[in-house]
Amino acid sequence: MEIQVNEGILNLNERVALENKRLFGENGLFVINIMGSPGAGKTTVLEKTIDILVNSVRLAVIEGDIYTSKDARRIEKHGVPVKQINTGGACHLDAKMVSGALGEIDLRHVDLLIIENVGNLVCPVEFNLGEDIKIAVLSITEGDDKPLKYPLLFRESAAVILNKMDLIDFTDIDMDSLRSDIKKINPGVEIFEVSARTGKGLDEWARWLIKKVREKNG
Ligand SMILES: Nc1nc2c(ncn2[C@@H]2O[C@H](COP(=O)(O)OP(=O)(O)OP(=O)(O)O)[C@@H](O)[C@H]2O)c(=O)[nH]1
Ligand SMILES: [Mg+2]
Repeated sequence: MEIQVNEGILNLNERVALENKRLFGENGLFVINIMGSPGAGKTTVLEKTIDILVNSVRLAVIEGDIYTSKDARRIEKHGVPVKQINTGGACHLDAKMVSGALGEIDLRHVDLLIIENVGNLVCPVEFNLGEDIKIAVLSITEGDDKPLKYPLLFRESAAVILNKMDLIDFTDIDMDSLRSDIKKINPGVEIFEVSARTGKGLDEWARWLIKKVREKNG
């Protein structure tokens, strides 16, 4: 019985996600959905990415959090339009929440919409938002076993950002094993090793992202 209820929710979500996707297509928007554990560095990566892209791509951001507007306030300082969604308890964004936020963003003047999902390695990935691609952010301090333990996000993502590389000497992480586990789950995935703190590795990630935006928008 419970399974039927969950399927109903997911089917309803898929319908709204398709509607979002249509709207994104009509407005020539490329949309990414960034996911990862609490504290993996999603907002920090985003802040640094915005600083790199702001002069070449028209950006907007949707921030998803259970409570507070803390992340939206951080993004605001980088001079791009941002809308905060509070899920009020839910561990993920859904397509309807995003649809509600879209009314408050002038989509005609945006090339790249970045959605930061609620910090969680599991729930958000089950809910399509109508995005073009999903991106996983994993801090190397979380341990090299995480892709095999939580494979769905890594399977569904077009790119995995391995963040906090500046802390590598303080961890026991095996980078070769981490990379090969991710590739086992998703052979075509791009992997970027970055430090959002120092900025190292972020240019390469930003170049890849711009290419994706241009591929969609011409
Ligand atoms: N050393 C180091 N710290 C980082 C790096 N990236 C982020 N941090 C720190 O990690 C903490 C969490 O970063 P956030 O960007 O807020 O993480 P988040 O994934 O957005 O967190 P939630 O939105 O709560 O899920 C902050 O104290 C950041 O300063 C990094 O590359 N290196
Ligand atoms: Mg955040």
